[in-house]
Amino acid sequence: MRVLILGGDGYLGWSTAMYFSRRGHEVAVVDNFLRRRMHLERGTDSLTPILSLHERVRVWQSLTGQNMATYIGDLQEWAFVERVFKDFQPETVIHYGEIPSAPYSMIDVHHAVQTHQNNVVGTLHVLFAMRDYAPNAHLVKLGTMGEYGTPNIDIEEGYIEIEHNGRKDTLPFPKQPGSMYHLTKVHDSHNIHFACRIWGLRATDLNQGVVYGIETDETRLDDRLLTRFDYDEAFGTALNRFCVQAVAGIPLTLYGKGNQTRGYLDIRDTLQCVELTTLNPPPAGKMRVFNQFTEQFSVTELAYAVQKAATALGYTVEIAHYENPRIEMEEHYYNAKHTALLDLGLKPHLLSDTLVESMINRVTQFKDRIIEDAIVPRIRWKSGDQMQKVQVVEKLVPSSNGRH
Ligand code: NAD
Ligand code: USQ
Repeated sequence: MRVLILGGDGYLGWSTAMYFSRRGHEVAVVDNFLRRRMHLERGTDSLTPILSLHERVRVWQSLTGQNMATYIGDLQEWAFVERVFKDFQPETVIHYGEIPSAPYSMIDVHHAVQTHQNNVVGTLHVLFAMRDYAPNAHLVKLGTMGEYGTPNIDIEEGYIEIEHNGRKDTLPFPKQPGSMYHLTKVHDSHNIHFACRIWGLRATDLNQGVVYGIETDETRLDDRLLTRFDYDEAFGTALNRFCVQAVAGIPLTLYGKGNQTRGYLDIRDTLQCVELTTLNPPPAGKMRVFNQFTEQFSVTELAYAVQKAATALGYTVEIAHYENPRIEMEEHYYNAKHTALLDLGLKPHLLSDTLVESMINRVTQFKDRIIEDAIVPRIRWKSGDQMQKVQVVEKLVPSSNGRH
């Protein structure tokens, strides 16, 4: 299959490119290195040292004999997108090529507008290019569980059956996203739904939870193939950050009450899910939605899990309650359906099996690269004063068994 991977220099995109290439698919990757430039802007970096895309492709080709084409350019440039689609003629388009950070999108008006333009315009260009040059291709689009927010009812997989004034219909599930970034994903979902209804395209919107893990079967071949791993306040997710903080001896940055609950999955399960989705496309005219995660945890549960695992390795780990820089529900109902990918054959990895080997041990390997100043949160959802550090409210010192 000819598989076009948009955002192929990123955390998930690079891992996916190797995964599909190793399975004999013809892979091309698109990227404009925006993620690397955003780190330059903020003075932060991936914990794992990553080679340039071209160097990684050369290493991949020398180790496996598989070719991988690269297209360097911006999805916001129509002429570029048009050229890629005409030239490569993809059968599947896996779209990771967006700004993925909620905090980055909340820094100020400029970062909010940048995130909206980049994500929404890029995806619109992809949809028009599919309409004009690859109408039978399958779009596998990375959305997010955060599109739904935290409603006080069960979350369905994309659609909900509603009875209203005696009439019934199945409609897109209501969306209440919690950041400017998450909002862009909602806008994308509407645009994709429109393109399927009106132009007869086929698409799967993968509403993914938070991904963790550094290792995949492909990165294990050679450290020069490593993918990025971020832990700074803008691009690091809570679990990545907790692992780095535990190793660096910095109290874990738990925001607010800590009962914010989300869906999580191992990076190897992202690869499985995207492959299962790709091999089982929907019919023309349909936008399918899968909720892509395997386990759900509160941030407090994550902090305790990291504390326990790191304590067993000899680290002393404190947990600090920070005043919450975000506006979000800190206690809420959360029950999201996620059976569609399991029905297609997904075999989940569990956090308890991954945390030490694929995360804390790897973080330890690269601990000299930790930039401590990048960890303390400064970006706030509301205040105009971004420079004042968010304060610690309470520190919890661990007992010998790692519980409090
Ligand atoms: P990432 O930033 O590592 O990868 C995205 C890549 O896309 C980067 O290499 C970036 O340079 C590129 N890119 C962005 N805008 C572009 C443009 N206009 N033109 C060309 N290239 C562009 O992010 P990631 O963590 O790999 O996430 C990939 C996708 O999955 C994102 O859409 C994200 O929203 C979604 N997602 C990620 C997670 C997670 O936990 N990592 C969870 C749910 C959803
Ligand atoms: N949090 C902390 N401490 C931290 C960082 C975050 O307690 O140091 C809390 C946040 O307040 C939030 C929860 O942890 O309640 C999750 O935050 P996160 O930064 O781990 O993840 P999030 O901002 O939701 O974004 C990540 C990815 C994004 C993806 C999303 C999936 O960066 O690309 O879309 O997860 S989901 O959460 O399902 O929307």
